[in-house]
Amino acid sequence: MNHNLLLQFETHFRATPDKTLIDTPEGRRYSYGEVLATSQRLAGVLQSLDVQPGDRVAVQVDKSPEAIMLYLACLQAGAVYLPLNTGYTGAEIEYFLGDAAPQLYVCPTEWEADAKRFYQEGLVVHVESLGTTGDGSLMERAAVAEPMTDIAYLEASDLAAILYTSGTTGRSKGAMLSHANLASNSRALAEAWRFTANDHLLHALPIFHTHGLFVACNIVLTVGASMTFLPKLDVEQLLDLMPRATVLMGVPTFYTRLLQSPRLDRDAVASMRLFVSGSAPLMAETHDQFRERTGHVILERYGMTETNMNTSNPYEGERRPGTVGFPLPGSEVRITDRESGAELPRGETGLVEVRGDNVFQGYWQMPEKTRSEFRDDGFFITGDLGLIDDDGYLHIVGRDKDLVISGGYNVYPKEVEQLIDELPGVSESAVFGVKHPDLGEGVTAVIVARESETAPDEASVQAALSNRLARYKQPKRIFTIEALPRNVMGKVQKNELRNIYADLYAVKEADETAV
Ligand code: MCA
Ligand code: AMP
Repeated sequence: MNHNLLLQFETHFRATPDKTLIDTPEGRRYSYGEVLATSQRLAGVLQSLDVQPGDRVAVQVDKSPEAIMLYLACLQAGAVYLPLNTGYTGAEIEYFLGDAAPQLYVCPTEWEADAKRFYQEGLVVHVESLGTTGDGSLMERAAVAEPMTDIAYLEASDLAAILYTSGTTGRSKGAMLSHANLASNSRALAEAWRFTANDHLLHALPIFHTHGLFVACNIVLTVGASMTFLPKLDVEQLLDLMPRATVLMGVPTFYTRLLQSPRLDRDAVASMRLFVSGSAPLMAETHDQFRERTGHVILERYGMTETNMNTSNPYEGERRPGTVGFPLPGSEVRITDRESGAELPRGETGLVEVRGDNVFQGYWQMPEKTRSEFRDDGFFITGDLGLIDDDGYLHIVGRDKDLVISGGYNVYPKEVEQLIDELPGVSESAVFGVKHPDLGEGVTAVIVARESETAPDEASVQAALSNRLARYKQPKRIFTIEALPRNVMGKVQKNELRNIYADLYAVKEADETAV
């Protein structure tokens, strides 16, 4: 049997070729038939560039329908799709390309000349560009390419994608996701959330992460639905488009920002049947305010790049604020003791571990790291702390891993600390998350000066990081302190730092009334 994920979508391409699959706010519209034709030509381009099954195709482009066509082309050709955040800077990109050794790197048209250096440096074999309006060298090639018509024959464990996630060591790890991982998870979600071909999704997430790419697009493609692609979150545009839509998926910031618009009321959401939130904790107060204003109870779910989606609040039944619901069909969740690894009874807090068809194949070229994050019986240790309540709802109560989630983007402190520590005058630093009204957590740093030296000031640290880290990873505030708080084992007490700076980003009452 061919396990190619594309086969899960294929029936809709054939059955409803005239139906719109993707449209854009400015009125571009792509039918299933058009998407199929273009993606087949793009698959032909991949073949002409000698992209073989299993080869990586690194794609660092701005959001566009054509980027999805390229994703489909990679599935068809059996190539491994490797999406990269466009916010990554030179050094970050070089690491990903060096690690994944892609056959092809696709970048925005305006970067193409500069990106040729990756080819000259031997990091990639080909460099092509893709713009947001169907422009770029890749589409020029596609216009004259011979379409690929067959679909690569693949095993269930063959890789569909590699998504890099930062790590506690500071070195990003490529999570390897198979065709079967993605296929099973989108089927489970489509069923759990009652998706049908009549649904229209408002898509305002980036498409280089699990949430916007796999959760959102794969579900739409699995059921033959349609979606509007917004380039990024724009609340007023979202509200303009809402009367045509049935579903919105977002990170919690989507909902806190929607709540700031006086236009959000029951009439504005009259056509909507579902609002989904994930990637970061949704505050119970956002949940409550949204229900009061719209009558809709946001459905919160829980996932990870490595595992796709694990749990979801129910479509029918109580969606409980502050919880992430029950395991999806095919997924198992257990809570274990941090020290002994023994399973804990309901109500007790421990490590969240998951197992199922949704769980990834391991980290790219990191067998040791992969082994250390799996139990012998196949459960993956998520690094999140949680408990299962008496009714079976999973609560994520904290993180065992040192991670900041800012607006749904993950920031691993170690990566930022390593760069700060290299700066002249810095002895050591600590990076941590502080409650932020818009982003959930705001990245914050403290630095300690070298003995008898002066630490660089906030502006110079920010300037030094500006070209070395994606913007969302850069600390919003940086303070110099005498010494890092440590416990008797010498471990930096980030909880203490979080407490000291707890109100740093708090909205003052006066500001609130001004909003
Ligand atoms: C943008 N900026 C940010 C962030 N986003 N800073 C910190 N954290 C962020 N998340 C910076 C920009 O660099 C810029 O800085 C300034 O904020 C404004 O940028 P802008 O583009 O206008 O921001 P925005 O459009 O308002 O974006 C905020 C956002 C966006 C809507 C929260 O970040 C977003 O769409 N996040 C979703 C991320 C996501 O999809 N996560 C899923 C990961 P300056 O002005 O100084 O240059 S997948 C996952 O986590 C798992 C699997 C799961 O469960 O889903
Ligand atoms: P990523 O590594 O980008 O895939 O992010 C995955 C992490 O996001 C998880 O390990 C959790 O810490 C967090 N996360 C995702 N969804 C939720 C949620 N609904 N509530 C709390 N944390 C979440």
